[in-house]
Amino acid sequence: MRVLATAGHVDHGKSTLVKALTGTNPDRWAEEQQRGLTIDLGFAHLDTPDGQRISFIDVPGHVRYLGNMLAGVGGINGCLFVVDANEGWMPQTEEHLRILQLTAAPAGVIALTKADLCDADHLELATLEVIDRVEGTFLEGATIVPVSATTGSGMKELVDALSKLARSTPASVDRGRPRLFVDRVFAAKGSGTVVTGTLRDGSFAVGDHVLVGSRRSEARIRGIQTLGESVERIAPGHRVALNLAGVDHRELQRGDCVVTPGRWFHSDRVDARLHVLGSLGHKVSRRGAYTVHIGSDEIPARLRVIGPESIEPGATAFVRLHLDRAVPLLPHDHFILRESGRSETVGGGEILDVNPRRPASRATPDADWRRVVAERGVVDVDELELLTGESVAPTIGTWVIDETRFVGLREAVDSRVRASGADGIDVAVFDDIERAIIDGLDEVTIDNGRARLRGTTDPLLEHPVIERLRLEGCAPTAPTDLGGTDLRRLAKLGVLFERDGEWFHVDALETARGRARDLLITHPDGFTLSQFRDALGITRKHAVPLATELDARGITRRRGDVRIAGPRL
Ligand SMILES: Nc1nc2c(ncn2[C@@H]2O[C@H](COP(=O)(O)OP(=O)(O)O)[C@@H](O)[C@H]2O)c(=O)[nH]1
Ligand SMILES: [Mg+2]
Repeated sequence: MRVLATAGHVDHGKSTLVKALTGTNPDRWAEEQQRGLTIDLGFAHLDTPDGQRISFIDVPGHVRYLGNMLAGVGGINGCLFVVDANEGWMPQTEEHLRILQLTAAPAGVIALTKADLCDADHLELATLEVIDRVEGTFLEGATIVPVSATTGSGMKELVDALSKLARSTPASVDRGRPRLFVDRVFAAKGSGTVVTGTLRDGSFAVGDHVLVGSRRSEARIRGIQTLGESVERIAPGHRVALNLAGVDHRELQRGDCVVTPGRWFHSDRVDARLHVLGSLGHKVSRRGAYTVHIGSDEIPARLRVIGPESIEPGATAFVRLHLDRAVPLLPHDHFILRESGRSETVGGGEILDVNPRRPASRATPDADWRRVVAERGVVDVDELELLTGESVAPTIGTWVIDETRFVGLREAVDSRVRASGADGIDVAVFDDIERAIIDGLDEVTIDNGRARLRGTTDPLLEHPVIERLRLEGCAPTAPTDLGGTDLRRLAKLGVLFERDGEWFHVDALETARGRARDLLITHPDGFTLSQFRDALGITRKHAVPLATELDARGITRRRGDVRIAGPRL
């Protein structure tokens, strides 16, 4: 399916053309039909002979209902641009073209309507004028079809041109983060709240939990329809009606968004690129009451120009927009800016940053995720996706880290570990990111919760008494050649241990543990101290402290006169 919006001056035959193409009168309201004037958006669809489905959003051409027109053109795949062959180019023809240009409408077909009311020469002149007017815009080179809804002339050619347009415009992409800007809300008999809109960026399925509106009310999708058919699941790029459970229709209005929880950042302050219309009769500055039109939403906003004080007509500049309420937004969303006081279209552009960090005076907005990372130093990958729509590979752990920052962090961590020497450093003093960095340092090992450089040698660790104690095993002589401070340090490093005034190498503990295990196999009810002493071939002087150490470490446990297995054996 492709969604096309009509565009063009009032009374140029847009609604009549949609009715002639689809058989549906897009003017839904009695008042519209009585006055022959489109006030609100109308919807109809066409199945082309070559099997394509085109949904039309018919917009009002009258300047008073421009807000409704804007609500209709967010998220379309293209346009059916209408010019009355007799009346020619008119103010809203121009304004609609500018708006579509600013919202980056991808393509369109131009219909020269009411061809039955003029002769061939006039038609040719009208065609030339249109070619001239659209030069340099997205409609340059678009197919121009003279038609008459009254006589039917040119209708087949128009349908062909629309099919070709539908075939050549890319389908909406599924980015896994659905967003539906609501254009209609009503209460359907028996089923409750229904909202309609053009689905973008992701799919919805029946049963999905969603957030609705600026208050982010929780609701559940009870049913989905597209063009009158019920479906279980719907892909982006479709006109959709959602039946919502859990939210009252009186709470909702046009402009509200339906999104998946956790997939959208709701922003009320954005940096953007603003192009000011060349036809505007004055500069744009922070003075003025503005409305920002995004999707079908219309949000009161304050504006601040980034850099200069004001923007000349025809110029492009960066602005910061403070929105009256938060909206789910992403970089590259397009918007139209209007001045509410004067009721004029100022311009439009592209959102660049949905969560600007720097004060406007120092902001340098662009839509690059690297800038978002650079300004923050470290960003969680999920948060980065929320802010930019980009799914970026983490630098380390679950974080994307600015390159300079990462180099700095790694150096800092590395030098702290180095400085700790053979003692190593307790990894608990590092935060999660630093710990992830340590895990990635090839030269660093972690044991017993301490990080130290691989192969670090402390002169003390080289002291010959250590090797002597190791060789003497479970019956060591006193290490009189080392002072108390050094001995305590070696104990802290886990090389030696002391019990009852006797110093052992840790290897002795391993030997003792092995013997204890063997004894428990032959003496399952426990072994005595003398059995332990004999098994190791040592005297009481060493057997007592060794057995006590085994108890202290939970390897054995005393029960009366014997020792049994402890939890850590
Ligand atoms: N003669 C003639 N009149 C037309 C044609 N298309 C539309 N009209 C008339 O033009 C008027 C405005 O049409 P409408 O579709 O409401 O214009 P919109 O404001 O652009 O939607 C109506 O009175 C239509 O009957 C056409 O092809 N030939
Ligand atoms: Mg109309």
